[in-house]
Amino acid sequence: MLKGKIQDALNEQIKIEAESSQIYLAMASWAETEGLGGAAQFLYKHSDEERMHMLKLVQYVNERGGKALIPQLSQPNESYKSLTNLFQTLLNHEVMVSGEINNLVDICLSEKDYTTHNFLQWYVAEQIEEEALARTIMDKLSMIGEDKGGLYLFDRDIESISITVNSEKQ
Ligand code: OFO
Repeated sequence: MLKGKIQDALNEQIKIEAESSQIYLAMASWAETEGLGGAAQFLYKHSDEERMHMLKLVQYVNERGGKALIPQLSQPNESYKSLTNLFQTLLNHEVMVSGEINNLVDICLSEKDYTTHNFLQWYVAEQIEEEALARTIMDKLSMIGEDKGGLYLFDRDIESISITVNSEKQ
C-alpha cells in the first residue's frame, strides 16, 4: 500500500508527465505549420512517449493500492520564435523534469519506500537520455545558426533520431 505522501508526490509527477506530453504536442503542431515536417514527427513521437511515462505512473499508483489522479492541464505555449527557441525550451523543460524526478527519489528514500524507489530508477535513466539528446540537438542547431541549407538537412534528419532506446521496452 502506498503511503499518502508518496501517492501525492507520484500524482504530482503524473501531472508533470501529462503536461510534458501536451507541451510537446503543441510544439509538434507549431513545427508542422511552419513546414518543419521532420521536427514535427520527432515532437509528435516525443509527446507520445511522455504520455506513456504518465500512463506507467497511473498504473503503478493504482496497482499499489493508491488512486491515480488524472489532472486538468494548462494551455501550452502555441508558438515559438524559431526551432532553436523551441529546442532550448524543451531542454529547459527536461532539466526541470529531472529535478522533479530527483525530488521524488529523495522522498522515497526518506519514507523508506524502496519499491517505488526501484520503480523510479527507470525514470532516472530516461531523464539522462532525454537531457543528453536535447543537448545534442541544441549543439547541432547552434552550429547551423541561420543557415537555411543546414536547417533543411537538420529537419530531414531529426525525424529518424529516436529519443530513447529503453522506453519501448517496458
Ligand atoms: Fe517524461 O521524460 Fe521527458 O519529461
